[in-house]
Amino acid sequence: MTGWLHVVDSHTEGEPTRVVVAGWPSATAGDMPSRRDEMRLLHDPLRRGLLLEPRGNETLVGAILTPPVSAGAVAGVVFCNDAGYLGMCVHATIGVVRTLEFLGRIGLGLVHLDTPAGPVSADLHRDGSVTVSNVAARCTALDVELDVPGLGRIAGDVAYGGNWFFLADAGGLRLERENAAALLSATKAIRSALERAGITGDDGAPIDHVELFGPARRADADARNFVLCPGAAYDRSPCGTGTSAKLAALYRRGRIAVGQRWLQEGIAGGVFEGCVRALEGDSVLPDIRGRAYVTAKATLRFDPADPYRFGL
Ligand code: PYC
Repeated sequence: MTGWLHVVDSHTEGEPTRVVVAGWPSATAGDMPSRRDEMRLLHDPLRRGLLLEPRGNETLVGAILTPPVSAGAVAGVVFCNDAGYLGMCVHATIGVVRTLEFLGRIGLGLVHLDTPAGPVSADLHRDGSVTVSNVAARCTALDVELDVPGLGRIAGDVAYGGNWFFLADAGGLRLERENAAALLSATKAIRSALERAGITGDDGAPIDHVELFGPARRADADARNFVLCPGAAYDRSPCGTGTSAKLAALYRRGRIAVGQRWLQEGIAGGVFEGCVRALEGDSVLPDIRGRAYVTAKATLRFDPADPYRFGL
């Protein structure tokens, strides 16, 4: 196994991304879902060493670059976090685009990327912001009722935006970072209740993201959210796949039109600008615009003598 990984760190509206730009074992699988499965099967200790303590922490999202699989794409990307692998990740895609720009590999304008959830494109604007044209998002169920210990009977929508989400009103829970412990325990209880009740996405896909929403603090934003990611951490950004899922639910409710802007505020106060750019059957095609900043360029060392080289 390789001894070094070359990474570039960034954050997108407060949510960190660690992009692996070199050193990861070469993919032998042909398409992006198979490459993700291959990483899970053969290289998972490296994911843990990349993201977990003592080298990282549970909030880090990894983006491992591979050669592209489709004509015209600049790279393939497999996303991962403290718990495993993500189908798609918008905040990390914004981080990848700024990283490729930082490395001099791309300039302003449109780039295409291959992900396990499908191809996406991203537009790097002159002001440094990035618009991700995400995979198709769909809302598969409205007002699903659920008994949640400690919360009682709640209702929420099931929607896909590159990952599966349960979206519910925050009710009496304050959407403030100082209240993160209570928000984490409520959203984890919802995730467990969904599992117990057998409520899933299409084809039995687990709903591993839970999004609570409420009124925005910023006068120009439409709503504020708190998003539990798979694993232990919550998203510091407004969560781009979650905003895509929210757009699908809003569209299904007739509360947003094609081309209308939706400003989604995250728990740390950052904002993503969302928009349904077009429709595709029952799905919406979401655009999400946000900002990322490169914070570090580093070489990670995996010393064979280090008992914690693959994470705690
Ligand atoms: O921005 O899509 C996103 C995301 C998913 C998990 C963390 N961030």
